[in-house]
Amino acid sequence: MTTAIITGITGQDGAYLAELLLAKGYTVYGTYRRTSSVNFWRIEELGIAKHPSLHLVEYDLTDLSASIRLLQTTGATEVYNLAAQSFVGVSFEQPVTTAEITGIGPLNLLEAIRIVNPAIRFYQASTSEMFGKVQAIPQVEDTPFYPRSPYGVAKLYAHWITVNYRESYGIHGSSGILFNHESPLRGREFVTRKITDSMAKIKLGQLDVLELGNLDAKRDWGYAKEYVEGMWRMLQADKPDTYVLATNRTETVRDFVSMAAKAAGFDLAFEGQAEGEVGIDRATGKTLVRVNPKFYRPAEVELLIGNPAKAKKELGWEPKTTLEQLCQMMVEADIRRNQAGFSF
Ligand code: NDP
Ligand code: GDR
Repeated sequence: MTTAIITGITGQDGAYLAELLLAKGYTVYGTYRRTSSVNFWRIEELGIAKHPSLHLVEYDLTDLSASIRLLQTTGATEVYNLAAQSFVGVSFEQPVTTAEITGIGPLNLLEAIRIVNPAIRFYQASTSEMFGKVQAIPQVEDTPFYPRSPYGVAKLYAHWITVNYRESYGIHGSSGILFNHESPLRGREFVTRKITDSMAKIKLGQLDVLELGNLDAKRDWGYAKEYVEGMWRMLQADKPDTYVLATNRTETVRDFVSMAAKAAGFDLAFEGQAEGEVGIDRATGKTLVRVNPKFYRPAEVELLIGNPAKAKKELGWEPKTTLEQLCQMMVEADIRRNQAGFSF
């Protein structure tokens, strides 16, 4: 029976990955931070919070000694590092914290592996945000990087230090350059879930208007549950490597709003430009969406689209769920939750 550590089990990907590994018969140590309130709603929603093979351990990625002890006490042979300050917007407000957690944090784990057991396999959650101001379309593993946020810069350090430990010490460290992936378990601060949750609330009469920032940004959005399978496949491969996981389709934030509105039973028409742009329901003439510059970022990533051909060829991984299916699933989950008066 394999034992794995998942850092960041309270997040979207951590919850899905734990579900996957438990189904495969793993013993899983999932790390969470001590906070004033518990944050286990995702693993509860997946029904795995009380699974006998799941152990929850307190841990902070910025602590080297805690990283060493985590490896020593669990005896894990696979480490999936999903923990991060992962919100791009916040990284402009808290650049130093973001660098410490998202950039240096993974180095603590790599050092711990080097000290405790260099045979431990390591997965680093890298990101399409490293491409930033994109240098090629679509983006692939060797497209030059040009990060556009403190988050992207921190992740780029973590990516290269993973590659460096692979090359310097022979550590089985793989870096998954994952494009945006969403689900009903996505945090509400990220744009897709903000949109589906707000459309559900508008539908139920619990909210008037959804306010958003840049509607022109284009993203390659996939389904998180499928992406965690790709992480696992990377660690089962004979050799460590870098892989892009993406759908090879890109849509604007505006398109996603229209899709979510449709799934909630509205028919949106966009009017006006830039800060004056609004989304109006054709049936009632009511304004449902408005631009608020408060959500603009100091530097924006305008266009992301990834080609996952290498992952398909070498890992047999490919995305299956369409964006329309994903959006529908998220809106339905948010209507259900808001109806029940429960929405995280
Ligand atoms: P979430 O923001 O949902 O989860 C992040 C997790 O990291 C949470 O469990 C959080 O804990 C934990 N965490 C934050 N700071 C620390 C710390 N100092 N020590 C230990 N744990 C910490 O992210 P996702 O699940 O969406 O993403 C998983 C990983 O993949 C992240 O590294 C993200 O940057 C990366 N990524 C995500 C993509 C996506 O589209 N979702 C795409 C590409 C990369 P807490 O609950 O206490 O805050
Ligand atoms: P992103 O995701 O920055 O791509 O990072 P997010 O959903 O936050 O933004 C996507 C795009 O939507 C635009 N946008 C808004 N974003 C938010 N959050 N709120 C708004 O109101 C809003 N209006 C417009 C943004 O400007 C942006 O262009 C996510 C995270 O999961 C990272 O951790 C991960 O690495 C990348 O995806 C890949």
